[in-house]
Amino acid sequence: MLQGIIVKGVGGFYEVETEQGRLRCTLRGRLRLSVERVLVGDRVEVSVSGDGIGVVENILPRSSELVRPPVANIDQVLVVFAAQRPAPNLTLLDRILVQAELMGLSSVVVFTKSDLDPSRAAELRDLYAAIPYPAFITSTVDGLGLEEVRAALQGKVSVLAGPSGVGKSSLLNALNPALNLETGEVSAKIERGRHTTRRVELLAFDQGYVADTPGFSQLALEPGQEGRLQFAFPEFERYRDACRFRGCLHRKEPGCAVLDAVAKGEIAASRHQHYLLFYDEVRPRY
Ligand SMILES: Nc1nc2c(ncn2[C@@H]2O[C@H](COP(=O)(O)OP(=O)(O)OP(=O)(O)O)[C@@H](O)[C@H]2O)c(=O)[nH]1
Ligand SMILES: [Mg+2]
Ligand SMILES: [Zn+2]
Repeated sequence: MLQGIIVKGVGGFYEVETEQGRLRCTLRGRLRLSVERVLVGDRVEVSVSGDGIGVVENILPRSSELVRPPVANIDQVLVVFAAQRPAPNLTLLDRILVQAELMGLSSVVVFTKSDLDPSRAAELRDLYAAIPYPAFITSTVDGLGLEEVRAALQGKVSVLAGPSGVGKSSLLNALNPALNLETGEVSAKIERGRHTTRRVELLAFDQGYVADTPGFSQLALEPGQEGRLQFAFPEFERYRDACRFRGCLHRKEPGCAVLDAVAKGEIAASRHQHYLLFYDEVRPRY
């Protein structure tokens, strides 16, 4: 039996990278029936029959499993938004960061298309760098920030996450022209991408892997995590112990040090607003 990693799924087949090269595989029937979905990034055991087509026999335990984009066994999420065209949706950006934090994954934030609005790009970068997240601004037009992103990807398994049209595939092409990924114009009227990338694909990249993914604009956080949610906001960390009440949820409690920090501008108001919004989504409904 060969070991490998699923790099792509296409119409019932899976492409598996093994030490003997890339194999086209089907799934053993029992896997097809199981509720557990097969994900790009899955480490698998494959048997090979005479016709050169492999069969995925087993999926090895996952170290991580992201819902959106759907990918397994990644080290970090590269959260990609454009400075402009399309205008960044910071609620969605924070949703992605929170999802990653709740799964114990680290994140890097990238604002693309800085050539279209350099000051907005810098402002957004500063907002996320202060949290702190590694945060970069890039442009494929003038090459800005590419080496910083390359260094952040080095030796890791990363997944790109962000809306359609922000330039995820363009960024990877700029870093490695041999990838030759398809890119698409953003519609001028509604400023939305055209969903050019259709499926998750894991690409060998320098010493690591990076998954290009289709853009998305919806992400629901899983309910029942209201107690953990505040820990998904790293900037709350240094204030938490100063709250008057133990178990303070930093919503409207008196003597809350987090609310104080928001009032003083030490924590970004947008981040705290999104905390409140997400809290209402993940709290249990009775
Ligand atoms: N001005 C400018 N345009 C860019 C930049 N990066 C990408 N674009 C353009 O943005 C459009 C969308 O780029 P894509 O790379 O296809 O975007 P994507 O995020 O992969 O989109 P999906 O695959 O649909 O999720 C293309 O027309 C690119 O040429 C940039 O840094 N500056
Ligand atoms: Mg793309
Ligand atoms: Zn508090």
